[in-house]
Amino acid sequence: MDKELEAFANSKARDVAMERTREYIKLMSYYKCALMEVETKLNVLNEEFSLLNDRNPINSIKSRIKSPLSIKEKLDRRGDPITLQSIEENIADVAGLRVCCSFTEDVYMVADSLLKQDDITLIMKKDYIKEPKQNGYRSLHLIIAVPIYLSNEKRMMKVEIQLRTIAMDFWASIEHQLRYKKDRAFTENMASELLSCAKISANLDERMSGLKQMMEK
Ligand code: 0O2
Repeated sequence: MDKELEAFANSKARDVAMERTREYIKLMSYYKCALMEVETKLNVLNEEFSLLNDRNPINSIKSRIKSPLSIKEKLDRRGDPITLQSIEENIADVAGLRVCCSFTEDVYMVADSLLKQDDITLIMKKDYIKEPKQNGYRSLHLIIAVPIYLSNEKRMMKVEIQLRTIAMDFWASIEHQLRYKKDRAFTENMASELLSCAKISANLDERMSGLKQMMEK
């Protein structure tokens, strides 16, 4: 290939790459908007509940957009194409919110109140509180679609919401740290110790709920 043709081909490839990057950034900003929408809804529920009941059901809300590397790894793992359309169709947790509540009842109350809103569509619900995972993991997972209103269009975006109590979050954070420690093997003993801690944490949630009920009487 002569030099001029090669330079032209390179600049074309650069233009295509730049355009894809721009489109990727645009899609991620739509996910960010969806996170803002849902986070506002949750804050409104928290505010109203706190006015009516003198306490906050939501302790903290964390949000994150999945990193480009994690998105690529997930698509690769499932054999899905690496395209923007495929990200939207195949990955439900590009936008993720983690909501920590004080009591288990708050988790369900917040989830139900959110799902009652007429612009929220429930896509999937996994209740790992009623049915904990084998390792002891507990949380309520919702995949929802929420509209975002842009200047010329309305777009439905998927958001994953993980709702849990502070005790569930404490367990999940430590378990995640231990499981992904690269310099040490995750042994059977550690797994069974973690399962035992998960049971203690479930028991703690029950006792805290009991205390709340006593106070309410
Ligand atoms: P990150 O970095 O937290 O996002 P999928 O999400 O579709 O690949 P699956 O099994 O259908 O897989 O999803 P599921 O069960 O709803 O769980 C997805 C997320 O829940 C995980 O995201 C974790 O955040 C959390 N989770 C699930 N199981 C466990 C567990 O045993 N321990 C802890 N600590 N967290 C868990 P990612 O993508 O793994 O990571």
